[in-house]
Amino acid sequence: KIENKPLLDINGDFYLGPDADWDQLLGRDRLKDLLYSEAQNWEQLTQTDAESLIKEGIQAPMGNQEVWAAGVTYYRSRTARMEESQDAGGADFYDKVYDADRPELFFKATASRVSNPGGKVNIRKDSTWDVPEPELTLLISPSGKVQGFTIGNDMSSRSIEGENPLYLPQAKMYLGSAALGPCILIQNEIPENTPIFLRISRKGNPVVSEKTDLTQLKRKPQELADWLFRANSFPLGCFLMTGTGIVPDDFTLEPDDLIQIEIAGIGVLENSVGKI
Ligand code: DO4
Ligand code: MG
Repeated sequence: KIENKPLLDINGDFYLGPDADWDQLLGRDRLKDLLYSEAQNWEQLTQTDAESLIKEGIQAPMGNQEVWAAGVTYYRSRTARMEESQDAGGADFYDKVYDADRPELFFKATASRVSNPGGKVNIRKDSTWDVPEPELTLLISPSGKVQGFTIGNDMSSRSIEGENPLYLPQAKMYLGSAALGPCILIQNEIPENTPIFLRISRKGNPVVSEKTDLTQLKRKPQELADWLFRANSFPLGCFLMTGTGIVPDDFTLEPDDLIQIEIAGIGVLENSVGKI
């Protein structure tokens, strides 16, 4: 998303669309077919022109869609939460939800709380233990069908969440607590062995470098979407983060850290860290 214009890459051919209403643009079924046919009327760009537009700055690829998130969908997340909430007696909840039929789903962010690729995500001043959560994120149409995939960062305060599971909304939902982008891979399925990388650097030095892949994700993307759409409706479609499989041990973020999340086939979402 360049300002309000969609930039489409169809197998290395680039097309720049006119200013778009992103609520309407993304809230459609059969998005791939529709975009392919619309792009024929858009301005065609060379790769060099597309790359220089991207360098000038891109925005999170969304309109006013709500962002939701799933939790404890990887064994690693279950174990990390059980450890952090031991003193609060919350450990049992995480174990049970990992095995339960019903997943943990929570509201994560409105568009105004989502940071752009290249922008700042925030940690909270009243938190002492903070991590990014690198998550495959689904674009779901108003009819509940997965239309595409992007990268999400579910920024989380582990000190607030670990103190009491009822503090989850404060640990997870605040200004700059989410980032999405840099683009949406428009397809209905993603290979199960897709790798996800988290890299964090501090003052230019690497401090975290971890990897997982989608074989570790316990639930299927469309299954999570189906649960989210039970007793709910999303007239603009919505985004759903699918949970983290990486929780760095003995680590907390600091202001000015640089976070890179890479998902093969989608790209790299990069954000620096601010504090509010
Ligand atoms: O239950 C806490 C949140 C879990 C979460 O965000 C995750 O597993 O990614
Ligand atoms: Mg998460």
